[in-house]
Amino acid sequence: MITTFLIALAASVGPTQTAPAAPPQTPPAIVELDIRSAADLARLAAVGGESLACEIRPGRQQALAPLDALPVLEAAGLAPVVVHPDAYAASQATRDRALATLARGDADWWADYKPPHAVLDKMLELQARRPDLVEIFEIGRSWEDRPILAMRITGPRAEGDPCRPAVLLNSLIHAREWITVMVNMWVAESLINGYGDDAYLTDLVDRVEWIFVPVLNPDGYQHTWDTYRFWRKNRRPADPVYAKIGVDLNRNFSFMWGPGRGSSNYPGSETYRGPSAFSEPESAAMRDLALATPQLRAHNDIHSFSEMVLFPFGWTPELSADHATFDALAQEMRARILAYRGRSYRVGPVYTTIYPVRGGTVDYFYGDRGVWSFSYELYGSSFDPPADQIRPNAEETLPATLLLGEFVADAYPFRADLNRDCAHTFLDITIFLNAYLAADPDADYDASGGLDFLDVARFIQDFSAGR
Ligand code: 0X9
Ligand code: ZN
Repeated sequence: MITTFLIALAASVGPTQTAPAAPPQTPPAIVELDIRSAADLARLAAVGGESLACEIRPGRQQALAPLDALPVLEAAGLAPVVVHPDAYAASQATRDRALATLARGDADWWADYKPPHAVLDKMLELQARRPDLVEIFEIGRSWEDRPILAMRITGPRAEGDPCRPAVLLNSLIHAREWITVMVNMWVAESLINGYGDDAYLTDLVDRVEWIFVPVLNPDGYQHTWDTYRFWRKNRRPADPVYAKIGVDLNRNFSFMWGPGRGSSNYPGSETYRGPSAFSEPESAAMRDLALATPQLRAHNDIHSFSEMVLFPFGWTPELSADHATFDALAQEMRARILAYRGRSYRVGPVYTTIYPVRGGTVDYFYGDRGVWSFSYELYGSSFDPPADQIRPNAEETLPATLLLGEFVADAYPFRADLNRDCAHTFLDITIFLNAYLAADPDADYDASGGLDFLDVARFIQDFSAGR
């Protein structure tokens, strides 16, 4: 009787319900070991371990591994040394300290990491300070029904103004990369603080629509604060066959999604791509935001850690048709970071600079949406970096991130968007051709004083480039 009841109860816990995830029986340990080859990585994976390094580069690195697997790793010559016997407990001090800082109400918000509710409070504070500049809106809901919030920052608009090109900055697609939230919010706060005070920043806010998604993976973020600091994926309920939780959202975007190097079809993998492209509400929310924002021209997906400015492609080593422009922009970003305090970021396509990534944000935004899409790997040496690395990271990347605003403001004046609906559609062509055929002076696109073929050519050029 009792057994039947338990079975019925278990069956009633459907896939959208969320039981609190119990940590495994024995928590993994944090160990340091030698990874000399892909075979070593496979040995680590075979005992249920996982590297904590960002790059696949031979050398000594931190990893998660069950304590009882250490003899196996030792015998394989990986020379494991225990850094902390319990990865769950290892970061408790980080969380206790951050929560204590918050409870004390210390004046400097940037002195420590912030739990989810404090990030929301900060967004609300910015909006309360400048309701004329800030708008908060929901772009979707996570598996556990948490709102995924976006924040738009742009100056007041006059009637009939041309459309403003948009820059989208998202962070925390990977739950454990806490520092990315801080760095992203720093950009938002800098724009707000500078508006009306600093001519450069005021101009950027008036000419560009800035969209922030500070916590793209809210369930994962909450999980890292409540339970397990090193969680990476979202919290898709456990796979029915393998009983594994979560999808790597940075493998779930549609462009070239599927088998091949750079993602996994195994639900237990840290790079599990999910059952289908955009199967996850969090990545689907980003897609919907992109589709609802035809004026989107640049994007940055902020990760940690490795000190890199990355751009397409992640799915192939081939260079994109726009490689020269991507590289020039990334080199300028690198130069600005370097100029701040001498930190040297590496620059290049995802595939060849970090590793193959299939179904990632950068490939989707560029390949599918035609957006200048980048991805930072911030500076640091772990997924649990000390809080005094927040400010240097935020300060040194700010000028590089603002470059995206400068670039789109100049390159995309939206002149060919004749009906001012922020999209380049056949309606704009109709308006232009009607004016041209009616010999309306409005069709003097190049302002030469008369209508000729060059007006048509220039219009078509701007139109096709989304300018
Ligand atoms: O593997 C990843 O998704 C990123 N590295 S991380 O250690 N932060 O997990 C690299 C992704 C870069 N590519 C895109 N953002 N598309
Ligand atoms: Zn990441």
